[in-house]
Amino acid sequence: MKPKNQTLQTQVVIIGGGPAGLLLSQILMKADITTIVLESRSRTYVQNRIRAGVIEHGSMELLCNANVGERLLKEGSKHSGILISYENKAFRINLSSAKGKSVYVYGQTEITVDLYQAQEKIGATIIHNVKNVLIQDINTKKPHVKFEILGQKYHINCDYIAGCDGSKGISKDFIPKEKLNFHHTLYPYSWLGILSKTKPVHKELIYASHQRGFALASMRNENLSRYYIQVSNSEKISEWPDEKIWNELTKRLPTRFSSIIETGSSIEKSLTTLRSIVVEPMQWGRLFLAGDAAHIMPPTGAKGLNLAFSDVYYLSSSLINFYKTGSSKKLELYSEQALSRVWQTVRFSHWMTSLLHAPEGNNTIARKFQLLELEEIFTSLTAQRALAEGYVGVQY
Ligand code: FAS
Ligand code: PHB
Repeated sequence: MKPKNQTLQTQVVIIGGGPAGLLLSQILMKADITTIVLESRSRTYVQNRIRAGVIEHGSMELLCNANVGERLLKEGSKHSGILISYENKAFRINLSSAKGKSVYVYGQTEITVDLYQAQEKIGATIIHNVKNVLIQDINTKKPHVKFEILGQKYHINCDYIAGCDGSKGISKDFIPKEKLNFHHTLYPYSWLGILSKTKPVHKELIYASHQRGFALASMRNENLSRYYIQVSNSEKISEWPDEKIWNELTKRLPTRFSSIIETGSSIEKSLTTLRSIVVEPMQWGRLFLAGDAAHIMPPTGAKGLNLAFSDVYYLSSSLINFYKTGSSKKLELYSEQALSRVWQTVRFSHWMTSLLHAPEGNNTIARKFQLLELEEIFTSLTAQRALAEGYVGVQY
């Protein structure tokens, strides 16, 4: 949709129409705060991206409060446990032992579809295929955002800007380089993911640690399975035909699962290098970062999307408080508040990744330490509870 006028006015400009940007727009609009969402891709492209699959209880509540949770509750499946396996043993982590109680398995693609439908219903302004987004006067009371569509220039006057443009976005570039702390670590492995119209191998997720490499058995519904295997960073998708993936997967899962796994053609394949990035601060002047724009981490702990939603919870509450009271006190604390949960979550993702992924270069001592730690968790309910607490997500 191309805007009618070249100069627009709104209270909050949201850069990025992914889950973070759309949920922020939905919550703000429900509080009678006007937004404009700028998205560089088409709606079809955004809605078809296959990514996360596990939704924390807190994220479910946030979506429900924003009138976006109905289909999740109806079609998503509530999980109160996950399996951890190593070599040929498997044990269950009872998620109900944690405060957050459970998680929901429901694809991020479905959430994005639900968010777009809810935004359409509420009359949101979402402008797709934007180019050359520019944030100006970020440290004044009247910042503005410029962008182009097919060479036509537009200008939005606003009060605040939310940078929800993901890990490859531009928002963080408007924080002065000398003020920005860009924390980054690259893991020595990637995830090769496939989606297949096959029956999931188990009713709960299986996180398999194996000397050949990590494997994850997940699902989207009872006829759609999602699997991942750890591969080196030099792999190419073209080198992984379906048969090779299934062979590797069956070697890494315990026999009681690999002996019954239903294989079939993949309908999607992806390769994701594992890295952790945290940008500090998450705000500068009238700009606030939320979601992957501020942080990414290995998907081992199923956190990326859920952490984006907790940022949105803190940012939307602070913006609503400002428009209700005129005080920007809460807004000034956003970065500190959000970063506290970000660091806890990035650390948990790092711990789960290091525990479950085969160490690089056949490091037998590191593998021995992993097996000892897995044995400790297997035999200790306290250790299992700690893993459950991290997995269901720290309270907002
Ligand atoms: P997103 O990246 O989803 O959305 C940002 C949006 O901003 C995009 O639509 C982009 O087109 C747009 N944009 C970028 N630059 C722009 C610009 N200059 N102007 C306007 N718009 C711009 N998380 C999990 O919890 N579990 C998983 O299994 C998992 N798997 C993943 C697999 C992959 C390949 C990737 C990349 C991520 C995965 N994640 C996973 C993390 C993922 O789900 C993110 O956490 C989630 O998409 C975060 O949402 P957003 O912050 O909205 O960022
Ligand atoms: C997924 O189903 O895509 C998924 C589930 C759990 C994870 C990562 C990805 O930790």
